[in-house]
Formats: sequence, C-alpha cells, structure tokens
Amino acid sequence: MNQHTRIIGVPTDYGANRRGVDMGPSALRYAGLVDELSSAGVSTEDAGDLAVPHHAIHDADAGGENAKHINEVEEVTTALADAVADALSDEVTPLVLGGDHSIAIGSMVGSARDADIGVVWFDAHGDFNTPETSPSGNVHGMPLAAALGIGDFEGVEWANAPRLKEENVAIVGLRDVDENETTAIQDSDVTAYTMSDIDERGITEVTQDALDVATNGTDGVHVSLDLDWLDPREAPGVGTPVRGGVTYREAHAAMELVAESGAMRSLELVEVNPILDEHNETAAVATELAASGFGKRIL
Ligand code: EXY
Ligand code: MN
Ligand code: MN
Ligand code: MN
Repeated sequence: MNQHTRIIGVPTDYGANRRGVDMGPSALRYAGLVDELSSAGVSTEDAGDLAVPHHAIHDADAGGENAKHINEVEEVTTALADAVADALSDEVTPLVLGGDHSIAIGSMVGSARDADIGVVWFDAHGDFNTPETSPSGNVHGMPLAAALGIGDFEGVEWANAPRLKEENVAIVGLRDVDENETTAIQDSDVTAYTMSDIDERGITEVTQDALDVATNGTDGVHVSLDLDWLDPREAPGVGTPVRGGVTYREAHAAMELVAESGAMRSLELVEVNPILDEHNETAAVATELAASGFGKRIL
C-alpha cells in the first residue's frame, strides 16, 4: 500500500431536483468501494457520513427560490470543506461520496484552502449557472460558478474556493448546457471540452489536455466525477441523465490518465441515485472508476 485515502460521505440531496441521491454514499460503500480501492493498492479509512440537516421528504420546488435550499447547502458544504482540508493536512487523500453535485463547493473550498489547485470536471453538464441564470434553482447546476465566484456568487466567502483560478479549470464531456450557461463559460477562462471534442480527438488526448490545464502552475488537482458524465446505458442511476455520454471504457481510460498524472489531490463521486439505479450498477461503476483514478492496473 503506498496510498491512503479517507472516505467522507455526504448524504445530501438539497441541491438536486430528484430525491434519493442522498443515499449515494451507502450505495457506493455497498458496491464494494473499500475492496475496489484495496485492489488498487490504496488503504482506506472511513470517516463515516457528515451530518446533513434533517428534512421531511420534500418536493422538488422548495418555494421557487432562485437557489433552493441554499442555507442547507451552505451548512453541508462548509462542514465538508473542513473535513477535506483536515484530511489533506493529515496527508491522506479525501475521497468524497455524494450526494448531489452541490457538495463540490465544499470539496473545492477545502482542497483550495492551503494550496493552489486545478479542477477536472467530468460531467454532461456545465454546472456553471448562478441563482440569476439558473432555469431550475437547483444548486447542483451551480457549483463551478459558486467556487469561482461568478455572478451572484462573487464575494460569497463560504462558496468561493480561495486558491482556484478559472484558467486551471477544465470541464470534460459537455452535452447539456443552458443558454446563459454557455455564454458564461465562453466569457470565462475555463476550458471546456464537449462530447464532440471527444468524438473528434479521442478521450486520451482530451483528458491529457484537461490535466495539463488543471496542473499548470498548481499544487494538485481536484477531480470531480459526476456519474451522468457516462452514457445512461452504462450509468442509469443518476437524476439528470443525458444520452450520448462516454462509454465505460472511455471513462476508465480517462481515470487511468488521472492516476498517471500523479496530480490528484482529492476526488469526489457524485450524483449516484440508488432509487433510479438498476441493481446498484452505477454505484459499482463509480467504485471501479475511483480505483482506476487511484492507479489500479490489470498488469
Ligand atoms: N443545467 C441544469 C440546471 O442548472 O438546472 C441541469 C443541471 C444538472 C446538474 C447535474 C448534476 O450535473
Ligand atoms: Mn426541504
Ligand atoms: Mn454535475
Ligand atoms: Mn451532470
């Protein structure tokens, strides 16, 4: 064993439009996460789940705010930022289990507390909305804009990742981006690769470019893996599936490059929703991808 990781579960669905993604951490553990990591030569400690404020089962429309449940998102992500920063100061790699993608705010804030970081964002979506531009009000469509302090998020201390620059952020796999979001991404210094880029150039070249963006002048990279990055045929258990995603093999190839870069500082697996899944398949795929990201090889 030459690597050590600390699992931090974040059982929340406050940022999402579909319930059930709060059961993601259980589904990932049940799918054999610890054994998968062990086969990659990674030892784990499980810090359990963060406390998430209790709510009765709520409908998707929490009063129609522009950023639904933002107070709960702040509470959860603030605790997560501390947990991620603590793991890094203990010299273990945080492995964050969502939960919906709003939790990435906490992962990035925590990872960027004591280091200059880059981010590789594997996702069908841009997650670049702000409360002003969001068509849904769901905060899982906003975490990149939040961490980068864009629009309404400018100067919002709990949400801004202190040592993350736009030019060190790469989004990989885009195929569902809102109109205002497209403009915001184009106006930023973030680098975005669509599925068409992957069609044309192949997953290896695109992922390598994304890693170059994220490692350029930084101390390490936060890898955010939204399972809706994959095609829904291979990862059906997600709340916002979009067809035309990467294949199982492409996803592994990308995560193997992440491992080869040696730059991964923190990893999160998000948007696994066991209620929508088929026999916990999406959770299983997520655990296998995590193992590849930590360097698992066949030979
Ligand atoms: N762009 C849409 C919105 O902001 O509501 C959908 C966002 C889905 C976000 C998913 C998890 O990556
Ligand atoms: Mn609620
Ligand atoms: Mn996402
Ligand atoms: Mn997504």
